Amino acid sequence: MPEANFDGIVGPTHNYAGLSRGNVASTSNQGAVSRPRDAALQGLAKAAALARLGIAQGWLPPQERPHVPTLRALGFAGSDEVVVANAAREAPHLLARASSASCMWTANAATVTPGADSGDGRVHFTVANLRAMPHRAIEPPQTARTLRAVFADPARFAVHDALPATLDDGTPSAFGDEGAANHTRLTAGDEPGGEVEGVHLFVFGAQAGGAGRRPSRYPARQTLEASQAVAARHGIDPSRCLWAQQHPAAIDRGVFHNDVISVGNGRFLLVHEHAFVDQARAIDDVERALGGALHVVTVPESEVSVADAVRTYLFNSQVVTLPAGGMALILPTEAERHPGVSRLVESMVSDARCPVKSAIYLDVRESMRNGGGPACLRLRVPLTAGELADVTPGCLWSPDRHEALVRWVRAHYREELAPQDLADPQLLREGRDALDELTRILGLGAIYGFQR
Ligand code: SUG
Repeated sequence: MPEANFDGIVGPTHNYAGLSRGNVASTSNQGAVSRPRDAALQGLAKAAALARLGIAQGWLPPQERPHVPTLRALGFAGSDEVVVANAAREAPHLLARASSASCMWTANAATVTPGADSGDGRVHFTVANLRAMPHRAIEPPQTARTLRAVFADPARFAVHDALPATLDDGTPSAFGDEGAANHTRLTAGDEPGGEVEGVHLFVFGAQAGGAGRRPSRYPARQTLEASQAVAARHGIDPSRCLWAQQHPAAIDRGVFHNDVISVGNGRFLLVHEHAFVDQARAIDDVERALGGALHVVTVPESEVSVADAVRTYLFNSQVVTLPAGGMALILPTEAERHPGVSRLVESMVSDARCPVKSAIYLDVRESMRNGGGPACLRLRVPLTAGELADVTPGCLWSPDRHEALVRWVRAHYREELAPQDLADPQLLREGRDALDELTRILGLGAIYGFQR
């Protein structure tokens, strides 16, 4: 009963533009020189490590960046090269927005409901509108095209467009949606796959209507209304949906998505004590929904502060169920280097009652420096064996394709990218050549605007 993880392949323009207010790593590394080749290789190595543990693993390709249609919509005209050059001269911050490789964090691509929980037995995806951050709000149309190419069979998969970000008159809608990063599916056993029924913990940052509490410093990206709409669209039985509000104080301390402060898998939940507004009720709800099977580890502020959770991304680890049984925690090396965090992990995995039996630390430093840990880099898709067999095969992990992707990265990616390099028209050509070849490696056909 596989739960597949689809990792975002880091795009050739990976850079540090400081675009995400409220994401401490993003803003504090603004202007730093990035290493796109290392970033992509670190991502491929993570996917390979998971695949070699026997986890069903896939890839989602990056989007075209810089995204010339975005710049044209903002008024820049001329050939594609002239558009980029003019944007670089007149509005470098707009070029940076159109150049971000942020689609690598596929936990924000969509919210996924497996057939066991959806109304019609198909696997449902709602593309996230990502409207809180302008550089991410341009992702949804391509995300929908990509998901429809990877999960192509409409008899098995339903890919819904993003919820409307605005109303017809341009005012913001009630729907701020950041995808799976604010959704945790739990099951009564260790199995998180697509054949078992789950319960759905939807975590929101605020209510769009203004009711209830909200952060004062940083934006609450996910609205309750968006999560409700996703649950309704996917036909999830309301009695299997649980709702919790993220603590506004946590958002104000840099917890811009719920997956920065809690993570769950099967009957296991790891959560910081300051994650939710009404923490006791939220945990109680999950406990009741799982019929007492839940194993919850609540991390107190005295052991790991919210600030350290944000710095180390302890909670942004992946929890995976291994084919031989038991779970593993896949953490970033930043967590290993923090004595308090590594001690906590150590004592957790040595507790015989805990379903997590081992911890594996991986280097995803380039992504971490933009606020993306192991869990951000992947979209969980619980599938049945039959559904897995129906995924576009080139997007599923194999040793040969992994090697082909490593060669592809080495051939096409720059070692370094400084902020001023985004103005280089050659970067646009390099990116298109790279993505053109990538669609052949992954067997995806023409999914990008520049290919059509
Ligand atoms: O949306 N960072 C991303 C990180 C997303 C992490 N995802 C999850 N937690 N699931 C974001 O804030 C920074 C880009 C820049 O500043 O150049 C960025 O978009």
